[in-house]
Amino acid sequence: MNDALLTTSLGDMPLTARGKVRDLYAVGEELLFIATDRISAFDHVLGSGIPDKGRILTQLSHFWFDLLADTVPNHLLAKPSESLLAKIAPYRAQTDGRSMIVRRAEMFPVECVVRGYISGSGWKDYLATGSVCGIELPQGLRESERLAEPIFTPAAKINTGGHDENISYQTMVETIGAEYAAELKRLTLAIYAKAAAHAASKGLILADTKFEFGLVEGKIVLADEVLTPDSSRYWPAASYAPGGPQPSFDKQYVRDYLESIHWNKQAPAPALPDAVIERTREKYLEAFRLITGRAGIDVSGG
Ligand code: PZK
Repeated sequence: MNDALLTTSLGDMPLTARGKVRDLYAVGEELLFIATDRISAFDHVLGSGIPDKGRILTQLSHFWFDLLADTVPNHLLAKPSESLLAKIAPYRAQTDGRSMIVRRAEMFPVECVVRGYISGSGWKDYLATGSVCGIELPQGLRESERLAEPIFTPAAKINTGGHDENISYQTMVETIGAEYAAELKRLTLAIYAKAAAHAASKGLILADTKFEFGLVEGKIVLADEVLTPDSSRYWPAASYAPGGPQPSFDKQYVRDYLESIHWNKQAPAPALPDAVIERTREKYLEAFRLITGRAGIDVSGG
């Protein structure tokens, strides 16, 4: 097996943004979005990567962009020019199967989160206040319970390190304007409905997910990676049991290992044993196979 790709370096191409697990480069007018094999847990990037994780998540994003094409336009460049392809050709070992050439968008400074189930920061807010992002919920909900209707719970992006902060819809309106807020909310709920129905048909619950949108030539496009396990909570429907947290589909072996060694959750984050890496890689592949119906990922191209 090939080793995990932990860091990219593309000569003198300007790095536009480096996230916990993704790297974004400027290539002329366009952007090159590379999903590395880095993995985070408990808010830290770990010392080991998961081989092919970036490929699996990129190819899963492609699947969802295709499935959603009649619901929302996206930031993928329809046909990269030969000159653009020539610019990135020297770096194919770092980009094959794990990169997207995307159009530069003016990003909305809001994370568009949708929750069909009450979990994570939504559960914390509900316990503290009975509501999430100003949406009052019925009393007596159990952790991980299905909501009567999916709810739109926007968050403000906090620069690297901090957690995104849940905000009210009114605050979103004040930040980006009423018309964009309404359209992003509508799109988010429509995308979730379609994606959750597809996931359900494959035995998966899409508990929640988050989208980023931007403007290209004045039109709203779906950007970033979409509906990956890094941006979403997927639960196996067969073992769903409200009344507590649900095991993570993809990262549970990682979390269990980190708990077992009593890591203090301060940097530096530990490396993972080979067995944990291999089992986790298999979970990402299992998610990919379930959702896409394909046997496996492509290792080159893309
Ligand atoms: C953009 N991010 C998040 C952070 C990453 C990604 N099409 C676009 N145009 C302009 N900006 C972005 C996108 C997209 N997608 C996305 N930040 C800016 C991000 C770090 C690494 F790969």
